[in-house]
Order: sequence, then C-alpha cells, then structure tokens
Amino acid sequence: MNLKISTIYDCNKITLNKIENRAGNITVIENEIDIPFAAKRVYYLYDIPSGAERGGHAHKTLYQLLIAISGSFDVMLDDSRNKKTITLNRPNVGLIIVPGIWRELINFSGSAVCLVLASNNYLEEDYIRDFTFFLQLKKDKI
Ligand code: T46
Repeated sequence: MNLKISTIYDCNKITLNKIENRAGNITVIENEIDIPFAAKRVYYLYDIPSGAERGGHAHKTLYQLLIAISGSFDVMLDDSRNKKTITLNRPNVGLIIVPGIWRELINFSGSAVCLVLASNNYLEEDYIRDFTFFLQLKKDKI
C-alpha cells in the first residue's frame, strides 16, 4: 500500500478465532490466513506507567496487528485528513494498521499488554517520527 494514499479507513479491527474449553481459551494467528500479511517480528509493550503514551509516529512500509492481550488501551489514528480512536480490550480482537498512518497509544489500563505482530524486522529508517514531515508527505500525493 502506498503510504501517501493510505487512510484510516484501511485500518480495521479484526476478530480472531477463539478456541474455548473448560481449561480456558486459545487464539491462533497464522500468517496470511488470520492476518493479511506475513509477520516477521513480534514484540509487546508492558509495565506501562499510568498516563504514559506510546507511538507518536507512522511507518513507511510496515503493516502491524495490535492486540490488547491483557487490559485495555486506545489507539488514535490519523491519516492527515481524518482521525479515529479505537479501543482495544479483548485478547481475540486486533487492529490492523497499514503503512502511512500516524498512531498514538493512550489510556493504558493497569497491567495492559500490547502485543504487536509486524510485517518486517526493526528498521529505524521505516519510521516517520516528525508529525510536520508526515503531513508534508501525505499532502504530496502524486
Ligand atoms: C509501534 C508501537 C505500537 C527496537 O530496538 N526494536 C524493535 O523492534 C522496537 C519495536 C523498538 N526498538 C527500540 C527502539 C527504541 O529505542 O525500542 C525503543 C522504543 O521504541 P519506540 O519508541 O518506537 O516504542 P513505541 O512503543 O512508541 O512504538 C512501538 C513500535 O516501535 C511501533 O512500531 O507502532 O510500538
């Protein structure tokens, strides 16, 4: 997806499977079956102090799935024209974020854990961390 033309409407919540039994539940995520990309990297945010904010950047090429595997938090998405805020609070519901979307993670509950599946390895060059530069890139659509 072209980072210049992607919008917040390309970022959607997905409900993952939940295999239930008396001893508890399992959710399984398989590349290109349960998510529309192949995950190359997994990381998770935890021990997040009350009032802390994470994110504050966009990615040039990275696709991600975010899941609140414990607790809850809000994800604010911005494509330079439109904004929306998504609450994640269930371990079998994730949010797909496509390239070219500014995101901020706020309102973490106590013990919240944010699991992220990402389509590529860590590359600092993939980050756009300056909001003014992000707006310029999105304006320059052609
Ligand atoms: C995102 C949100 C949801 C690494 O060395 N390797 C990694 O794979 C990652 C993700 C981070 N880092 C280092 C880079 C920084 O020195 O860990 C430090 C914190 O990273 P950052 O400030 O980017 O953390 P967040 O929580 O603001 O953002 C992270 C992801 O970077 C980002 O892709 O969408 O989680």
